[in-house]
Amino acid sequence: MFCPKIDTSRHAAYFGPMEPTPLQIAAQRLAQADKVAVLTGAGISAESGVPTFRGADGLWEKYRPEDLATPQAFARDPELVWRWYHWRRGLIAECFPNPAHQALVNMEKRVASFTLITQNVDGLHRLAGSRNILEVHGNLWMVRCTACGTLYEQRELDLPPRPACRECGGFLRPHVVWFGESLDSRILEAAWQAAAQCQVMLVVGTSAVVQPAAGLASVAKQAGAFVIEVNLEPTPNSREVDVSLMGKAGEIMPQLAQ
Ligand code: BJW
Repeated sequence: MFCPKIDTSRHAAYFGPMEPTPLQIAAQRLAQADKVAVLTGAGISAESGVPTFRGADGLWEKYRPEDLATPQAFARDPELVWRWYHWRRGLIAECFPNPAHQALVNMEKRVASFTLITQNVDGLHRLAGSRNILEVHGNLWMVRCTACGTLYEQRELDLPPRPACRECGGFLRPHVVWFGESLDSRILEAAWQAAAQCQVMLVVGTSAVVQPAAGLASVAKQAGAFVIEVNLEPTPNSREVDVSLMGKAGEIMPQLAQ
């Protein structure tokens, strides 16, 4: 069948002006903004090979958060919890940033005020080269002493089953935020401020069910920001946001950051 290719831009009189796509609208808003806040979740690292928490292949399908990601679980069986973190550290050590992480690095270079709020503990944003990062749930590569409180980076993979503090010999824990624990108040305050002051907020790869981080999109929206969501599927945020882009972060983000 003959199917002519029509350049509609040259036939605007017949077809009317082309409507911009949601992706184009979002990209334009981002290009015009000089205050941008981004909230990322596990979905942005999925294409790097890092497992997400929820969904069919998510960690919480195979493991119970009550057994592994609460202070009570750690008090009950610290070796079990450490074993889980040793396994995840080994897995993430093999992972590298993907085009979605890289797109945020590029975006940060051209936006005057740029804050990257991440729920991820995998450290991939830092590895990619992002600079102004707020890790609201901590970092898997940091450890904290339960006795003296010393906090330091620990990248060794062959840690003993009960790792000890290099300062006092006390028992170490991963420097992450478990359910029922408060987030670092200074980091949370900075995240809240970035959300409340930005012109555009980009929410990428989060199921938006874990508070208080999930509430940041609403903070931005209520303060008048244009909110863009990038996710494989709808989330509790989807109805409230201005543009919802469904698809893989690794494919959409480079187009948004162009
Ligand atoms: C893609 C993709 C691709 C996939 N491209 N997209 C108010 C109401 C109700 C409850 C609470 C509340 N306030 C506090 C709570 C309790 C609790 C909470 O929120 N519970 C809910 C689950 C009900 N919150 C807390 O306990 C927090 N603490 C706190 O608020 O303290 C004060 C307080 C305590 C108690 C009561 C009241 C006040 C602490 C939360 C700590 C969360 N910790 C974890 C583990 C971190 C450590 C570790 O990793 O080991 O953080 S749980 C886990 O969930 C992890 C994540 O950061 C977090 C969020 O998950 P995320 O990132 O959204 O991942 P997923 O897997 O859920 O979603 C992935 C998404 O990506 C999906 O949507 C996919 O579709 C998408 N996707 N591939 C684009 N290629």
